[in-house]
Amino acid sequence: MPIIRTTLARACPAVVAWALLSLALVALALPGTARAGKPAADQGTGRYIVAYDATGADAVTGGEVAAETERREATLGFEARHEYKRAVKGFAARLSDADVEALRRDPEVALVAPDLEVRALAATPLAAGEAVPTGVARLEAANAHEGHGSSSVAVAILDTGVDLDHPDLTAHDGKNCVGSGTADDDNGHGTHVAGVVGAHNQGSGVVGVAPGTRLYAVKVLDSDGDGLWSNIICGIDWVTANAAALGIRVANMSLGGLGEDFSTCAQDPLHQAVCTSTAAGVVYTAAAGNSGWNWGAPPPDVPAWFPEVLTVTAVADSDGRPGAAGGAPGCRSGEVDDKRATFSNFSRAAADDAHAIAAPGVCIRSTWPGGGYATLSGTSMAAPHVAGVVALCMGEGGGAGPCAGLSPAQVIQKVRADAQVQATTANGFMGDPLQPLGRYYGYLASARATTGLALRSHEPPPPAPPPAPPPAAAPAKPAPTCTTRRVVRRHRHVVKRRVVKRRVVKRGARRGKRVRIVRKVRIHRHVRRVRACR
Ligand SMILES: [Ca+2]
Ligand SMILES: [Ca+2]
Ligand SMILES: [Ca+2]
Repeated sequence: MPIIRTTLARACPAVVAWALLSLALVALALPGTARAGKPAADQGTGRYIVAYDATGADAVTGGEVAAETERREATLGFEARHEYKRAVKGFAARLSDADVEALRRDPEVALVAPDLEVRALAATPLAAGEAVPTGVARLEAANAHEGHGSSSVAVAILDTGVDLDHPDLTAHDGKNCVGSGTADDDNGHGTHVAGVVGAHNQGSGVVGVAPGTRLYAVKVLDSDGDGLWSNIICGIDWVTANAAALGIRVANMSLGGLGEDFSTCAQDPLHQAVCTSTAAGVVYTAAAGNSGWNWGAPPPDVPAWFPEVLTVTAVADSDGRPGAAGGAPGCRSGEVDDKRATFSNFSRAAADDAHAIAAPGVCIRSTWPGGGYATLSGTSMAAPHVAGVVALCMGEGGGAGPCAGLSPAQVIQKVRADAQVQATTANGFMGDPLQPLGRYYGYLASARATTGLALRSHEPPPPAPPPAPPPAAAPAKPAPTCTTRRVVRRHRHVVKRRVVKRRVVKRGARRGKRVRIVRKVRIHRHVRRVRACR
C-alpha cells in the first residue's frame, strides 16, 4: 500500500520549510448529506404554487391561464395571489388540504408544490479587530467591512487533526485514524487548513471563507504529516458513515501521494472509498500537490487525479486583489503576485482539467495549535479555500444555498462554471485559461459568483474639497434694492449767427457790407437714466 507523503517532499527534497512539507497532506472535508444539518422546509404555511400541464394533451397555454384559474377559483373557493403565463403556466394561492387534493387529481394540473420561504443573502459586518487573510479577500469571500456567515452544513478536515479548543474555530472531535485519543492536532497542518475554511468572525485573529462553520477533525496523518492509505480510508469511512447524521457535505483532503496506477472506482480501495462517499452526497476537495508537475502523468497523484474530487491548484497572491500590483509575496521567494504558484501541480489532459480549479496558496495566514496563527504555503492551503466556497454554496446561516440538492458532481461543475463566468484577464491570474502558460491550472474560484453575494466595496468617499477661504472681511449685508429712473431735461439753446450780406450801391456809390445777426432758438432734450439703490 503506498505511503501518503507530502508531494513537496517527493518533488523538491531541497526545500526544507517543513510548513511546505506538511502541505503535502491536504484534508478538507465537508460532511455528507446536507439534510441532516438543516431544519425541514416549512410546509405548513398553506401556500402553494400550482403549475398546469404545459406539454401534454391537457396542456394549458399562457393565454388560457386566467380563465382556467378563474374556473378553479369558482369551483374550489380559493383566491390566486399570482398568475404565471410564461416561465410557468399556473398560479400561487393559499389552499386548504381539500383544495390541494382536488388540484392534484386535476388532469390539467402537473404540479402542486408548497410555497417555501426564501431569505435574502446578507453579508455579515466584519467584527472590529478581525484580519482578512489575502486568500479570503482574493476570492471575494470577505473584505475589510463584510464577510459571509457560517455554512449551513459541516466540513470534515481529513488531516493531522484540528486544535479542538482553538478560540477562532468551531472544531469537533471526529475520528482519530492514526492512534488513540481525540483528533486533536499534533502537527499544525490540519489546524491551519481548518482556519482557512471556517475561522470565526469574532473580533480577533483571522476570518475564514465560511466563518464559524462546524468543522469535524478527522485525523488521518501523524505528527509528521505522514499517513497510509489505510488511514485515509478510515477517515473517508467515518465521514461516509456520519455525513447524514452530522450534516457533513464537504470534506477536504490537503494530502497526496503517488497511486500505483490509474483506476476505476472498483479497482482501488482508496478510489472506491472516495466514490462511495461522493455517492453519499459528500463533495471532496483535494490539493493538486506541490511538485510542480502534471498530476495526471503516470503514476498519478492521488487523490488529486480521481475524477470524482474537485482538485485545487495554487495561485500566488500578495494583496488580496487582482491586478498583479501587490508585489512579491513576503514569505516565499520566487513567487509573483497573481501568477500560478511555482510549486503547484497542474494538468495536461481534458479529463483532468474537467475537475480542476484554482485558489490562493502562497503565504496564507491561518490558525495554529495553541490558539496561535501561522503563515504557510502549498496547495494544501488552496484546497480549503475551495472547500469553504463549496460549503457556502450549500447554504449559510441555516438556509439553503445554490448547491443544496445538487449531486457532488453537479456541485463541482457549478463551482468551476461560476469561476469561469467570473474570470476576466483583469481579475484572473497568469496561468489561468485566459492567460495560459502551457499548463492547466483552472480558473480562480469565486465566492462572489458561486454564492451570488457581492460584498459592498465601501470605497472611501472622494476627499472633500478644501474649505473655501472666508470672504474679505466685509460684513455681510443684504443685497441692495435698486431702481432705475429715467430723467428728461429740456433746455433752450440760442444759436446766433452773423450773416454778412453784400450791399451793392448803384451810381457810383461806394460798395459796402451789411451784417445781420440771426438768432435761432432750439430746444434740447437730454435723457438720463438715474440708478438709485437703497
Ligand atoms: Ca489545543
Ligand atoms: Ca477570527
Ligand atoms: Ca494580487
